[in-house]
Amino acid sequence: VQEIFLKDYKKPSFTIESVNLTFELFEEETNVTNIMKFEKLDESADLVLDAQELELKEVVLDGEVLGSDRYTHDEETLTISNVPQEFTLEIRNRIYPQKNTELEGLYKSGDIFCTQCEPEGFRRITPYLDRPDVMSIFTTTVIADQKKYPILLANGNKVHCHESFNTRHGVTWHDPHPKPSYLFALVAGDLDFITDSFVTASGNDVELNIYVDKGNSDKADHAMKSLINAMKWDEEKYGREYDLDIYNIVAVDSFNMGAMENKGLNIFNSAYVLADADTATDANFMGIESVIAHEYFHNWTGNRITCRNWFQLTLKEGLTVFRDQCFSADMNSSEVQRIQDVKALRERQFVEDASPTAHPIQPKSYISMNNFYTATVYEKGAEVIRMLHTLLGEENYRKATDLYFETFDGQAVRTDDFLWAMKEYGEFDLEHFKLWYDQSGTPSLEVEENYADGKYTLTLTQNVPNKVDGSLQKAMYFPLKIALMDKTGAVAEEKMLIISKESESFMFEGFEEKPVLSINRDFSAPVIIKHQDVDFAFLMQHDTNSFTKYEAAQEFAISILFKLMEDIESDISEYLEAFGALLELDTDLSYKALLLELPSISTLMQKQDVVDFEPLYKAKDKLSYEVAKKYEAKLLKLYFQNHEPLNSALDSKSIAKRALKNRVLSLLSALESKEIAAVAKEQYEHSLTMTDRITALDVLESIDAELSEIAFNDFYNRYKNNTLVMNKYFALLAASPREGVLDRVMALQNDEVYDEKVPNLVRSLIGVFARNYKYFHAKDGYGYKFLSDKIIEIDKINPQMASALSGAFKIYPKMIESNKKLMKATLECIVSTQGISKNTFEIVSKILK
Ligand code: B3K
Ligand code: ZN
Repeated sequence: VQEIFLKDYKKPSFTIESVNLTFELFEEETNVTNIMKFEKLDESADLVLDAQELELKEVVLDGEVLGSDRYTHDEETLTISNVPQEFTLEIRNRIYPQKNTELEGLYKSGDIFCTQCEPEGFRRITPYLDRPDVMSIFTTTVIADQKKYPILLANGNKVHCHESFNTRHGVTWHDPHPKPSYLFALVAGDLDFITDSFVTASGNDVELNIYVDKGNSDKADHAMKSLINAMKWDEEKYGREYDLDIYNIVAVDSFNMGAMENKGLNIFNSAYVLADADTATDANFMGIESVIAHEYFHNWTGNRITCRNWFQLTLKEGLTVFRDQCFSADMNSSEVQRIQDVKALRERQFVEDASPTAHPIQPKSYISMNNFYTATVYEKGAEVIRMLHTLLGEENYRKATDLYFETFDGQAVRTDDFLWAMKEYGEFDLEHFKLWYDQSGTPSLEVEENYADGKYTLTLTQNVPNKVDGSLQKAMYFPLKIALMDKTGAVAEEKMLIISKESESFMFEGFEEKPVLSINRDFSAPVIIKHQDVDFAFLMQHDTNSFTKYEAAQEFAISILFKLMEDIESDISEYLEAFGALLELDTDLSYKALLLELPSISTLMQKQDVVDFEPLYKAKDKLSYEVAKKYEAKLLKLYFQNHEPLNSALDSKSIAKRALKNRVLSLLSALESKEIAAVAKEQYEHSLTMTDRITALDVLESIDAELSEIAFNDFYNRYKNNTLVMNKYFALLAASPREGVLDRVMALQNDEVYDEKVPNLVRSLIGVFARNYKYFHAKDGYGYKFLSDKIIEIDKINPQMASALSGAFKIYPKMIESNKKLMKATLECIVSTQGISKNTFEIVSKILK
């Protein structure tokens, strides 16, 4: 296996002025004709085209058919030496999309032909300089059977419909914007669609289409609405307009990730397009809004300005995630959005940053680029952009992004170029700040407070963990928002500190008594705060920052849970009282639903030096039970106050009521009582929304095996023809807290709905099981054995899927010895498997190191 290094980057030796592609799609094979106009930049260079597993038919250089002695062709490349300064190359090759189970390049999802080219899928379609710094103008003709594939799409604007010949027809598309090959897309199928339009700020009328499987067009309205909102938002917030006459989105069922921002032709996992109240949860609706926006925002941050090489991935991904987070915050509750973003960051990215696969947001090397579409590059990358936004302030940030767009439009650039634009309008230590791009691991900040004679001193000590290879890392530079409050909760002083040293003190004067500190407000920096002796109950009541208030509630519960782990009979009355106060709080209901959530097992696990799940579950069960017992009556009252089974509206108030009501029901489930089971049963049977049904199923599964079985059977029969909903069915069962999960998961693989070739289903059943810590980490090792067997099996079908599943083993070095031993054996079995993909090899071998 070959490792690719950032330091080895070299500019391309050729440019491609234009590329003209013709696809003849058949039931067995697809013929590709690829005509490229080249210019040589480096006199002495051979032309080395990327070509992966391609059947070459003919190579024609400036009209002359080349004999096979004029080029060399292997599994990875097509090389032609002695090419002129300028020339036209015409290549004919054949591919087999129907056999493509990796879902990279051109493949079939059900009856639909579609593509996925980022990062290196285009080389599986036709020979090319498949790298993001080669930008060219694409014209694409798609020819296929008219009856089976009435819809033929590619990037850009439709320029020509060819007269049909026999039973076949063709369409030509032209994209006037130069783009790298990873943004190429093609779709052919028999699809339904909905259409709408958007008039840009400068008056261009854009046609918007969303294509879906036959019969699904009534489920695309929310996606369309989200797209229109995103287009408007980008004009208002960033001054960015859309730049083609048409914007197409296609939903397919088999897709390795969420969606892809191909120029003018986004291809989506159908889970991020299709929704109605009966089949999608409120969270699904939010997810659609955010992914639709994310892909749309890429049109400027990613497509118009793209990455020079794949090490720069966070240039487009971190920035675009930050943009979609801000968009969702504007469309919904900004306080809830921020908490959810941080929760997601901690559950996925903090865990990654503390694992053997930790890497900087700008990695220095990779074996398989596909392994670097990570929470670090995306979500931590977004936090880094957010810090820049905080350092510059809204107005200067906008000036800086304007400058970025003006300066680099149409180019493939680096994170350094973005930072240059930020620095033009910001006063901060750029060189020091850049460490965020080069260092891995989550910094922690130890807090020490001193108060004497009206003076308050805050001493902050930063600790950045060592790199994976053991080498030391430096203190970082970041903005830290704090407030000092008096005993009534009134803010005496609110400040943005700049943290830049390993240890530093800040002094504040003029207090009559020791102020109360609220630190890392809005989560202004992605760091871990270590602060002893905090009056959490006070902050839960009085903190004026919605984020730190939430944080106090979580931290208080965490401290109590650790106390319970030491002694299960510990006194928890103070916490219970504070929780009671939260119940009375008069605040936004969706925010309240978050405040009432007890810390997740993953949150607790991250605080253990050596991970053992059993005591975590025990402590959490105990606390959950005590909370539910003490407040049963109040919780039930809150439940019924907010329970509106016949309301399936999607306005924020209705969503908030459902969120709170369902949180309360989940809390009550700790009682495992007949009464709560009856409430859940009633909710399952009579609510109109998927949100309610899912929570009810979850609750029944955890407290009443019999009722659960009845409800799950009903659910199955009702939705077995809807794969998107069946994903939920598999996921709920794989996440079950009830004994015997592994056996049931194994049996479910034989269900007629389950299909190992469909990534969504694999993620729902196998992926979710691997996050069911209780059973995945079972002491008998069967959880590990099951997953590693699956990884080896799926690796042959879809290496990206297999390497994603391998991520569940990241926790290996932190596990208690007995589990570690079991894990080691299974991991070694994976790496030593003959023919294991480089994707899976890279992840597993890093974990084992
Ligand atoms: N850019 C794509 C991700 C491609 C992943 C390739 N394995 C989707 C996105 O981030 O918007
Ligand atoms: Zn993206």
